[in-house]
Amino acid sequence: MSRLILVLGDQLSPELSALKEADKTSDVVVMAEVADETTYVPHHPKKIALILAAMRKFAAALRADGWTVAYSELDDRGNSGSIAGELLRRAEEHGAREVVATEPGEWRLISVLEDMPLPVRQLPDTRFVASHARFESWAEGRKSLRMEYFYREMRRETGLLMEEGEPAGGKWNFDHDNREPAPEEIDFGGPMRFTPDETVEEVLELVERRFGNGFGEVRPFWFATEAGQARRALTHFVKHALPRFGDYQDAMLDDARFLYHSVLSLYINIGFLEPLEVCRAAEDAWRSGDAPINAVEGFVRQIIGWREFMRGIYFLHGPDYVRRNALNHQRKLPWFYWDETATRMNCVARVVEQTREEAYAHHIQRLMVTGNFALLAGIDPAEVHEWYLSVYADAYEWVEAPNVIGMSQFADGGVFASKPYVSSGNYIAKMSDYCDHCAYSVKRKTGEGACPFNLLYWAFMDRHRERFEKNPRMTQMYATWDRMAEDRRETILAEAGQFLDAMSRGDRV
Ligand code: FAD
Ligand code: DLZ
Ligand code: SF4
Repeated sequence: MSRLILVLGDQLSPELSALKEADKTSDVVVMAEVADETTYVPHHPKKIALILAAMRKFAAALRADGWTVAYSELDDRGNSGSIAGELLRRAEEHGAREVVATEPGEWRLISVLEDMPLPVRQLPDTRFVASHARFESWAEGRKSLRMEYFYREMRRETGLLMEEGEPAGGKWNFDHDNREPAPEEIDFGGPMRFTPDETVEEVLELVERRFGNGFGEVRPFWFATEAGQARRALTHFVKHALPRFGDYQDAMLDDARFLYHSVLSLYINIGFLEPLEVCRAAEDAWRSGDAPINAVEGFVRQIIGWREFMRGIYFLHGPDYVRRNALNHQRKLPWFYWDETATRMNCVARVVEQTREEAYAHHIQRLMVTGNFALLAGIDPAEVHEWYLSVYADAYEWVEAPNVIGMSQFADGGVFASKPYVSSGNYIAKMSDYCDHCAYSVKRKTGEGACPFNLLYWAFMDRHRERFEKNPRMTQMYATWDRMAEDRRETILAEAGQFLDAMSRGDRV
């Protein structure tokens, strides 16, 4: 009796636990392009194209390797439109009575599989360094969860950047050496680009036809759609960008969208690249003297530190985590998150434009521009969460939700962030060139043309005084606020209120 082996669109690895468990001679691999998955949020068309093209090529590679694959294309007649429906259809077709799956990266799909009318065995997803049990045992009994301590354990366990039990270079974290403002010139031409082949072209046409009317450009499409290409993109990054990754990690430039970032998250998240393989490639560059320790440590920390930590938080806190709203923010997401021409704030407009065209923004753009603005403006975190889950090619709930709900919006009340990531326009002015071309003036704190981030920053601090004034990392800012003349404080709050009212009316703010 054959079993069905489910492979989801973000599980495209021959090392997948469900495939490792399967018997090539008798089991049937089920892969399904389905309406439910392509529409549970309005995904960016580049994200849909990446997943569908990558699924088709992965299925072809499995077949070439001798597997039987039951593959449903989105337009197939008889496609039931859901993962559960396709499993049932294939079970009947093949007389299968059991499904073997690798645990999906989203509670929604985990419960779909749990509720199936035929037995589904969900195996652990072993594409991560830390299992759920490992993260839970680390978190157990800790008053606060700090990524840095978890990261050190991951360094010890993987041996990455370790020398005789000590951290390479004499310290765990070289962040102090990073965070340079934007450089004058970038000597990296961006991530490796791939010309669409016949399979990709077919998918692009399908996506244009079915999903062409929403937010996002499907063309030009240059993502890797098979593991071999993703590996070449990794080699390209390590050779040409990694050495300067650390220095300019936090910088933002209008005409250099990728700076020295790797643009590898989309490939790691769908299974093309293993996190450890990526880290070892970076470590090798350091060992052979091709990249400095601050760059390599910073990069490795993002992957075995932040990435693993975020997954741990998502699964530790359960399905309700995405509905947290500790600061009780209720405002609707402004329209300019979907149309950059609807705002005069150049930083927000440039990040939304880049997101629309590339389905990519780097960490600081996500955190300190669109995330910062949403938090300062008091946008409902559920709406912010849905936006981020939709618009980025690397967005899956296990990684997106803790970054948005926890790190960016402080909506979990500080499960792992020691303070909210808020800043006035000064930070954006220091780290980018956005302010040079803005209708607002970052130097103006009030009055005509004052940068909205400046106004909203103080309004946020004032609104949440009770919660944050005793936070040692924020007392200095409250002292600054208190030192301002009362009429100045009143002006700031009144102008912030007027700005938010105008924004909520739909004015072009
Ligand atoms: P690089 O800057 O080159 O970093 C290297 C790798 O480190 C990335 O490829 C990624 O795998 C990992 N990484 C770095 N930071 C994080 C982090 N905070 N959490 C998890 N992994 C990290 N990342 C996603 O993969 N999917 C998301 O949906 C997502 N949503 C985010 C939303 C917000 C509000 C914020 C602030 C961050 C989000 N991130 C998300 C994390 C981070 O911004 C992206 O991983 C990164 O920008 C991807 O680009 P890159 O590959 O060029 O990264
Ligand atoms: C994101 C996505 C999309 C757009 N389409 C599909 C699909 O058609 N078939 C599929 O198996 N997976 C798809 N995915 C990825 C799933 O949504 C993802 O596996 C879950 O969100 C869990 O991370
Ligand atoms: Fe953004 Fe303010 Fe700078 Fe304009 S002035 S780009 S709104 S930070």
